[in-house]
Amino acid sequence: MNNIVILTGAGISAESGLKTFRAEDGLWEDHPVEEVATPEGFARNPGLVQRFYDERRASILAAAPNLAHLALGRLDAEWSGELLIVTQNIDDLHERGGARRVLHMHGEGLSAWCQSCDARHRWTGPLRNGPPCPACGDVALRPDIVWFGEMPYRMGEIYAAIARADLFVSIGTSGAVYPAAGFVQEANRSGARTVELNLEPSAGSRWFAETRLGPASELVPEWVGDVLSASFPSPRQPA
Ligand code: BV8
Repeated sequence: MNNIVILTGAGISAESGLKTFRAEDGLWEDHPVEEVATPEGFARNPGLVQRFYDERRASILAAAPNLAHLALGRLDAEWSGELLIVTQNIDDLHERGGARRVLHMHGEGLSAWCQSCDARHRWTGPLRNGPPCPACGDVALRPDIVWFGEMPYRMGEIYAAIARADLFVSIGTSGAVYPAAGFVQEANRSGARTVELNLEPSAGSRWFAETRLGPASELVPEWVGDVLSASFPSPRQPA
């Protein structure tokens, strides 16, 4: 087994204290998704959307990586084959947990994107009081987030990695949002072994060859141990 693709969602950061989207105390509960996670919502009420992401940015900075992030950091350091962690999360806890091969398909909370000059800047402060773009000086910075109806980042790279994968693992995601929720079906088409690690079965559980249920901080270190000790069954299904 050489090539691994991992998809992560909000559930991997839940034990770091960051809210998920669809729990009862979830993020969308306070705000209809159309208001805060669409370009139309931003055009309609930029102040509300900027405040929503200012709060998320502050909570990201206050959070710490948990045992699941640290285990993936260890996997990244020790895995000699291909590895790509595709995350739907906008936090930087994978990176702070030691992972390097990380792709944020829905953008990053600690990045600001200038709508005038297209520059992107690492951003840890608020955006709601209209700071000027450090590159062009215009007051045109938006959260560097992929909203509903916008194309996720680096999709070509993601599909190429899945096409080469021997193992596809989904961690902490409800499988509610596309195209991420469809990756497991691509992985099955490319003959990869598919594993889901989640607190409860996701909407796509039936597409996975194996599902392990429990908190990520327990499941992920155990699974990484299995993979690194090569006690993991060979993933390539017979052609
Ligand atoms: C696009 C950034 C096309 C924002 C996000 C009808 C059918 C199919 C598709 C569509 C449709 N209508 C519209 C669409 C497309 C739409 C979509 O899928 N809508 C859904 C609602 C049906 N998708 C899009 O718009 C995407 N773009 O399609 O573009 C296009 C084509 C051409 C040109 C232009 C465009 C873009 C979607 C991206 C939206 N942005 N995030 C932000 O973060 O603020 S989505 C956001 O929700 C996340 O990023 C993630 O992707 C998604 C789901 O969240 P999860 O991460 O899964 O979190 P959730 O709370 O749902 O679940 C947590 C899970 O963890 C649970 O299962 C829970 O049990 C588990 N868990 C909890 N605690 C733990 C745990 N597991 C382990 N341990 C624990 N401790």
